[in-house]
Amino acid sequence: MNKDRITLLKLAAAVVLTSLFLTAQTADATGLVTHVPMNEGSGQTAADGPGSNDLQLGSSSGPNISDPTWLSAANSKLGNSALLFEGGDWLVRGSSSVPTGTSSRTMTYWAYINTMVNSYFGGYGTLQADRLCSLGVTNAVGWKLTFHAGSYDFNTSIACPATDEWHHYAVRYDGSTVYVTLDGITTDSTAKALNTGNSGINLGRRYDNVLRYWGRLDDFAIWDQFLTDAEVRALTEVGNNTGLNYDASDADQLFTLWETQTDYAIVDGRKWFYVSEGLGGTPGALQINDTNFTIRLGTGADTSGITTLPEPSTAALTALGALVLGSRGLRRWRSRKSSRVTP
Ligand SMILES: [Ca+2]
Ligand SMILES: [Ca+2]
Repeated sequence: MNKDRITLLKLAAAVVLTSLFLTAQTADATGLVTHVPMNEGSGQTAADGPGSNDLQLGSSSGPNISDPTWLSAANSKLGNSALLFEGGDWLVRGSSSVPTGTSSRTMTYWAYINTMVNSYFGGYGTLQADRLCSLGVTNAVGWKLTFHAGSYDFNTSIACPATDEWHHYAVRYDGSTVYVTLDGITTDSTAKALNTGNSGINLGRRYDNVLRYWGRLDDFAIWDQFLTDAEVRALTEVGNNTGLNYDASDADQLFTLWETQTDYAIVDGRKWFYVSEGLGGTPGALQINDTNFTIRLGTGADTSGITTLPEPSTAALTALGALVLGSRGLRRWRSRKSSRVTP
């Protein structure tokens, strides 16, 4: 092979590899389909950023006794505002675009319970067998978190946290098992065949307008994918760090760039490095040293099942990569993330 031909091949390989990197960095790998940050502070709508599920306050688009109350930034968890529900208030959307049927999903929010009563923070779907996806609290056997699927209660073993404190709540479904998680740490699960309906979102109550909630809600989000344990823990960690004040959209940027296998991500002007080990062995943990931001989204030995970058898996692509990077460079490129450890 002559020199010109090798140069041409190198150019072609560079184009292929560059396009792989660019594609990987722009896809939203973790599928944040709805994010309602509740930052409006006034008005009749709590808007959905990435999706079309804007939520209406109360029973109509005008002022109602059922409208939840906008809160100040100081009384909110993230951003400029949150909403207060006083036992007869709700957010609603009649029809919505949400993960239905048996599809995988993650539903999360921050809640600050004022009064412990049998109630639902809310969710979506219809009140028929297996058609609902809603989370709340119950005193069935002591105060515990409960998931309602329409005609079936999954009364978890997770004790309700104290009132008048912000806590993070997550419901995940992988197509066969429901996982409920408090503060990204305490998880309980049960096998359940869901067939979730698509008849709207209700927050502050159950779908049938009973079991209304007393407390604050903030930063509601739905992903059309099953977030990992580390990602759910990371939502809590980044939200609880007052220096960051990251909401679900900020966290989703971190997850997306992690899952597409880049070395680092720029989120809100901060450069984040990913690690698969270290940080006390805690998936989802973060560490900040001056201007160095590190987050552990790996689960240890990279057995998380996360798909790696389009690997040069075919012989042809391997050969092209080797031409550009050299075989040593190629090995280094492939192993660049799993070997990175926090200083
Ligand atoms: Ca209203
Ligand atoms: Ca907010």
